Amino acid sequence: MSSSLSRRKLITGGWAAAGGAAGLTAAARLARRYGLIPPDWRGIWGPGETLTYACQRILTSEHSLAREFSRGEISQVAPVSGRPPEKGPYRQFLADGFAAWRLMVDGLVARPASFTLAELKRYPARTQITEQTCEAGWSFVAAWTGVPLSDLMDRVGVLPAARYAVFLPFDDKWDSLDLADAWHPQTLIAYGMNGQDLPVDHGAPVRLKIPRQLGYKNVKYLSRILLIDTLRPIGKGLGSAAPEHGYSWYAGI
Ligand SMILES: Nc1nc2c(c(=O)[nH]1)N[C@H]1C(S)=C(S)[C@@H](COP(=O)(O)O)O[C@H]1N2
Ligand SMILES: [Mo]
Repeated sequence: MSSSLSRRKLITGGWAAAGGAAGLTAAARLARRYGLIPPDWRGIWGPGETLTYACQRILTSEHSLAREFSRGEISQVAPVSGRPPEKGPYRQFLADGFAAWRLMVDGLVARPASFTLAELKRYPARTQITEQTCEAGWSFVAAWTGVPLSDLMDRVGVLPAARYAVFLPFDDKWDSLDLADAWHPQTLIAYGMNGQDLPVDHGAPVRLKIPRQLGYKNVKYLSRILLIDTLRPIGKGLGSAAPEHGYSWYAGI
């Protein structure tokens, strides 16, 4: 089936959903068939989550870019959300300047690898000045420097069966992206902020920067990136920690 035909069918499904529960069921069936179901689709809000995610995926091009700002627009103050991890090995890594820290990238990849901070800094870097928006209502603009996640995925060779990238930090605020967002050119593994090393409060040694989604998707204090085909066995199976507290897995802006 051509993709324009399937898109039309899905949009028809979306309109039908406005008509009531029967329409929602029909839309959900079509969305599942075309890979447009987010992992947190269950429950009362499930049909709403599915429609939001499916409409984003159908109506916006997969690699449309988030707005980038000029140097003069960088915010004077960058608020912080979340504290540096207190348990586990994080404190030790921090104490020795992350010399012993490694970013593990494994799962459905041809060549699992772990990267030192120095290695990440040697790879071609990208700097982008983008806005980070927290669900709590504040936002700020900062310059983020790092390795595009797509470069790391090329280095490890993502296998065709992979459908999601899971981001595991040293605290419990894990999250995941579908591969369209993982391959997006503005999705960075960032180690620099406003020309300095990433400050501890903002997620040192590296964090995810995904400017097309809300702040909470931008996982700080990264330890491991896992490529997988289903999110069901991880945590409560909802794709990230956020849906366990009532937030959407997909937080596109
Ligand atoms: N590991 C981890 N990542 C995290 C958080 C956290 O508490 N732990 N907070 C999230 C939230 S809610 C937001 S808004 C942003 C805040 O990033 P900032 O502190 O650099 O502003 O990081 C996100 N990433
Ligand atoms: Mo947030």
